[in-house]
Amino acid sequence: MAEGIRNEEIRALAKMITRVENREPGWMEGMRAIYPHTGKARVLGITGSPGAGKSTLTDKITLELIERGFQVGIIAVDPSSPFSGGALLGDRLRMRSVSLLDGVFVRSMATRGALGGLNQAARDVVKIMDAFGKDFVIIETVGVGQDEVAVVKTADVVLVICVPGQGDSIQAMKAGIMEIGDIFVVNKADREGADQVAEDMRAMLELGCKEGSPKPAVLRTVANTGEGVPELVAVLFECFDSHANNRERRERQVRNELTAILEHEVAKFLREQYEQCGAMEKAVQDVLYGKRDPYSVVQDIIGRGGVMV
Ligand SMILES: Nc1nc2c(ncn2[C@@H]2O[C@H](COP(=O)(O)OP(=O)(O)OP(=O)(O)O)[C@@H](O)[C@H]2O)c(=O)[nH]1
Ligand SMILES: [Mg+2]
Repeated sequence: MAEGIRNEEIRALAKMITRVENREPGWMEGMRAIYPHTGKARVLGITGSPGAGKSTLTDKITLELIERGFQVGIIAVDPSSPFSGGALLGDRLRMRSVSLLDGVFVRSMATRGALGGLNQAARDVVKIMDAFGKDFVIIETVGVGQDEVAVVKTADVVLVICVPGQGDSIQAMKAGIMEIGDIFVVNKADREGADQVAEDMRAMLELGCKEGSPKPAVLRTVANTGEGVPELVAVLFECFDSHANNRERRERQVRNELTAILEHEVAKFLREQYEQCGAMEKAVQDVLYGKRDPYSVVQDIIGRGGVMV
């Protein structure tokens, strides 16, 4: 399958993503095999409130990149219903015009059910697309929950979309989102109040910025007509370059990813060992009947380094 990825076979791409998402046997070996072919793609995170124009803008940015001769992968993170566990917007997300273009690959991902955690799953999918030869990978997600914010943070550059006429839209945007933005876009600039929103954002970013650090750009777009998109893409390129040259930033990203994989995989390994030898069931009963406390159980597991027998 990794071979297929390197030969740019679309079917291998779709299959490998599914296998890795589902953590099927051999997924880690697959990731290891493609890893040497990764590191070239530029990863853009796009977030904003529901209906802000994320998908429309993603499509327009994609068109602009395709025109410049780049290949693009899109990961549409789809908020899942807490009740059905399935994707709420899946059908709508799949119906996008750019998905039919040569050089574009679109993949939806639900916020629930990612076995390795949502942000690690997104990182893995990014790498598979990267190894396949995508020059850009865009992760699009509604900036509402912690999970969504965490996933967009894994990108190299984060774009935050606001719109006029949503009451106090800046107020409505979670402070957490403002903090992670590298570039801010006031979309639906054809509507009244766009200038005011842009002004408010600049003022707010001014306050939030550390002395001496560069202020994030605030741009205006009309996503459905494409107005402002070429300017936005130019700013994006500058931002990618400056981040790529920022060693500290890249070190932080590697550290975060390594920590995430380690915490997840080691915890899973230890839990499985503990369950397999029946110790978990015994511990549950012991805690239930007040013979032990959960902290000493966990300390015991750590102390034994996962060797339960
Ligand atoms: N007037 C105007 N409408 C826009 C603009 N950009 C997007 N829209 C419209 O706004 C609606 C929502 O756009 P989407 O791109 O689906 O927004 P989204 O943020 O992806 O929405 P969710 O995925 O549901 O959160 C669509 O009907 C778009 O046509 C714009 O710049 N101006
Ligand atoms: Mg959308």
